[in-house]
Amino acid sequence: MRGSKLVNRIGNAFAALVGAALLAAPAAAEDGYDLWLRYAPLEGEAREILAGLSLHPDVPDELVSDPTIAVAVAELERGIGSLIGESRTTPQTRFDIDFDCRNEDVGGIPGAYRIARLSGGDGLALTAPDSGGCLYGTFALLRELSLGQDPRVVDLVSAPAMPLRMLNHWDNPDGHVERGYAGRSIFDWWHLPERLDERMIDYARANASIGINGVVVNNVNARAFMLEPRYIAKYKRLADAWRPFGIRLYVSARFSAPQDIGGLETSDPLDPAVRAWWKAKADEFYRAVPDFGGFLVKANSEGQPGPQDYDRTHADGANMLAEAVGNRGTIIWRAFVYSETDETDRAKQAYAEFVPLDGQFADNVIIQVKNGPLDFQPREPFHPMFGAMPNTKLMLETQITKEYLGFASHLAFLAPMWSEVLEAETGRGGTVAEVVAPAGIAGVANTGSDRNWSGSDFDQANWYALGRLAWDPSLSSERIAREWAVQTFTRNPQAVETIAKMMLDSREAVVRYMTPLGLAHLMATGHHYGPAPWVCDLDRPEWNPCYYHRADADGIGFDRTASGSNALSQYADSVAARWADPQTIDREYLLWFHHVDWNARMHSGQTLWEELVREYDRGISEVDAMAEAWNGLAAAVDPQRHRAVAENLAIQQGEARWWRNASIAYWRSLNGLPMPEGAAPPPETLEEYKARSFPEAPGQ
Ligand code: BDP
Repeated sequence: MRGSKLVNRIGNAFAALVGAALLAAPAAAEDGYDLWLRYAPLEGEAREILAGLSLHPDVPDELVSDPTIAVAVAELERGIGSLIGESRTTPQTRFDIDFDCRNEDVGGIPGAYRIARLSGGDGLALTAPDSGGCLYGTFALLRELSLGQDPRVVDLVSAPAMPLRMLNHWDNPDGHVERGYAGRSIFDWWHLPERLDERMIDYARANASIGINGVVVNNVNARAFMLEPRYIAKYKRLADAWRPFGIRLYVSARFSAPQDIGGLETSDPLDPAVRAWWKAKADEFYRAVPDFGGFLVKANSEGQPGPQDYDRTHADGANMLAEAVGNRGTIIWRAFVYSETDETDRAKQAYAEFVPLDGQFADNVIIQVKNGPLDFQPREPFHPMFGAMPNTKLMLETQITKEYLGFASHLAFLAPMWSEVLEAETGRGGTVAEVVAPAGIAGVANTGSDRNWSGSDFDQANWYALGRLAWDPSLSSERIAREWAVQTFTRNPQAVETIAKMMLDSREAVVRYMTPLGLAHLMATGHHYGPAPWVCDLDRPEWNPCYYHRADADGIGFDRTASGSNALSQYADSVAARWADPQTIDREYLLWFHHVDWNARMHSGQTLWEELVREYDRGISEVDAMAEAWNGLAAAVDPQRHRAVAENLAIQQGEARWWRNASIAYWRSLNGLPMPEGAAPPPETLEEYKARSFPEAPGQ
């Protein structure tokens, strides 16, 4: 039994709620801390039904002392109590929830569960092969109830599609979060291990509720001292707190640690003393944290040390660490590598370095590959490594925090972007989702100390979506948006409709006003906030937006076909054939793969220039439409969050225009073309756009 067989019942649930919900008054002011686990009181018929049942978790004796089951039971009680709300008005029928958590009938996949009507009695049987499955099943049941489902007819069977469903935190020990837009780090290293912030428990609950089972607690640009014993004590405290929630802790390791903190003269992975050092280090970790997940490593990338410093390969480096952890854990080795001395297209480098190593990695090594060949852009084609290493476990790395999509203030729901990649046919052994199924998915977290965790209410949806898609990549964005909106904001069906539409349109709007038609990496230097397509003179060529857009008087776009960098040749023939011809390529990848004349005719009959300007304008209208739609929801959403979202949308409206105008001003300085008919010229000069500076932009 692979993949979830959850049936989409949201439609029915909505239908049952119509009527009652329409009259519902908005909830009192809320600050977003409860995420999608608000369990807002039901109303109408759904409430009557739930209130009429007296639910009893029925836990067999041998599971009573199981900490994970205790968490599940506590959550069930909390959730149901909150969903019913104040007073019970209806006479109650006893309704058992029978915990059967050592049952292989559901299939042996850890975390799987089945919820079905109890045979021969009033109640539900929650069946799972392990306690984790019972915990995930509990959260699934609560989700169904939150959506208004009648508990008596809940009937679900589900299993995670992949074993590792992770968050990667880019949190530094001093509390700063690299590319973080939600305040400071949630990890209080300073006070650990003595003090454990209650937030660490709420964080674990939120993760468990969406199936996340692994957390890398520190930045991939790692500090070696985070491997020292005093940190191991801190990890132990966290790991002990998270274990009942099914979460294993992982740590980013700096490859040069043997020298940095170990007093060795080298970190050469083939040096016996280095190998012994890592082995002893791993043993130290496992003594404190027996289920320690393993190490995540960024090596020979953006100045980080790695095996190539000693003329060794990525496989030499990864395998040395894999041997140190042995069958106790996993080494996750990142494929995000590129070098300033490599003259070829940056988009080709990871494939060139890793694909020849296929088959050379130890069994407990996973190569973590970003969704696209560049770097978390609003849109990229899928990474050509997916499918190209059949003898190596690959996992997908995504970025939940929106470094290149407007930070926390722009609304961009990322499920459609991730599904686009997961569903992409690699042409070599299935879709990306199928390629990564034996390993997993990681998302670079967007959490921070902000009360609402994610820097904006809508960014919580991206955390939620990452977990849901890692559990089941076949879930539609629409379904994820709807279930999130109901749990997070309101059950008012029209409001849910509006919110889901805003979410589903949002990412494409960002693509249109920032990087339309396959453009990429036009963001300002360093912080990546706002447009700066004019930057051409940074030391490293591939740090310049000019390197990516290649615009001049005649045209724009990066020729990655055979007449250019031929990055296209890294894809399977069937895929390359689709993208090789500028006439037939999917329009959204046009300028990613082709350099096109400004005056070239597009299918629309317009020139490229006209179509580009039209895309910018469309992006702006879409943001305006989102803002307007949200204004109409003032009665359906609590005032505090309504205002917070409205303020963000106003920022987004302004910044979408900034992106459009600054970009157009720059393109016109190159092509000298008049504005297409009906399109307004940028209100400021190019010099004025260039002069804007934001040294205080967060996240750097
Ligand atoms: C880039 C970020 C940088 C990260 C790097 C990475 O700008 O902060 O360190 O990716 O993934 O997107 O290693």
